[in-house]
Amino acid sequence: LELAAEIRSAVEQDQFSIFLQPQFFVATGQVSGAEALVRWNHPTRGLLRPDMFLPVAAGAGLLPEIGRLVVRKTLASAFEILPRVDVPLTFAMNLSVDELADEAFVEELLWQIDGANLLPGTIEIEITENTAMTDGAAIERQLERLRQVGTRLAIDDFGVGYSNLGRLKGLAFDTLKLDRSLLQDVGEDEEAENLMATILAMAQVMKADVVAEGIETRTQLSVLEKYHCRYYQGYLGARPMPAERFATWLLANM
Ligand code: G
Ligand code: G
Ligand code: MN
Ligand code: NA
Repeated sequence: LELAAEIRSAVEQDQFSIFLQPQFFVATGQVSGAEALVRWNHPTRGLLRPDMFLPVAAGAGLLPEIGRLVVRKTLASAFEILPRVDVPLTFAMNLSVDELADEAFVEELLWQIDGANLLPGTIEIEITENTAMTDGAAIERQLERLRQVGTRLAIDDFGVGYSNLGRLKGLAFDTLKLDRSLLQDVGEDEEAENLMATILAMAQVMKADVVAEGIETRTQLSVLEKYHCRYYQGYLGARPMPAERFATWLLANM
């Protein structure tokens, strides 16, 4: 079977699920939220990560179909978990240009978020730096509508795309997610540390929160502490886990 056709039937057969990867406050180690990452429970090939199918899904125009499942499952997780904890948490999901450009998709997303009656700031939409640079008044308008229903906007993979700082300054975003590659050598290499410090200073000027991504070592974490980076995500804190496991993990780790 051709992969695109297989993806189409996998959507119908509900073979996609989400994993949640926790995010933490650097200063306290408390959990601040989680990012939803899509997985394909393939009947013969096992659990597939997004790079194995999202590019083909994109080419076949299937991203909004998969996105609908991700949105539904992420909101369902938030809805299940939030009443069981007494702290606010942010649930982040990744959206592509294709999804934001799809009027019906955005309408449904707005309707679902609005209907879920969550506290403002509970849902965060991550778009990549390159998506953010897509010159489209329509996409900006959709992002604005999402913000009006209390959704936060994050710029993902920051520092590895093609940013126009002037345009970025004009975008109403809440969070910059610093790409893992920028942080890999922090604590070992002075230049990497200085670059990170400079980006944090820039984020502060832009009044944006920062999530440091791909943090794997105590050394990296201590440098984040030193420069007052607010949040981190990475294997040091926790790996992505099946959404069904997140509530149990959370209750044991708060
Ligand atoms: O850990 P992982 O392999 O899940 O993530 C790989 C990449 O796939 C992430 O960088 C993320 O940007 C992307 N990704 C994960 N889930 C989704 C999703 O639901 N929609 C979109 N558009 N991208 C996703
Ligand atoms: O949306 P984004 O491109 O940021 O997706 C995050 C990706 O990074 C996912 O594929 C996730 O599994 C992966 N990831 C998360 N934490 C770590 C980490 O500490 N180390 C590495 N190597 N990958 C990570
Ligand atoms: Mn992301
Ligand atoms: Na990222």
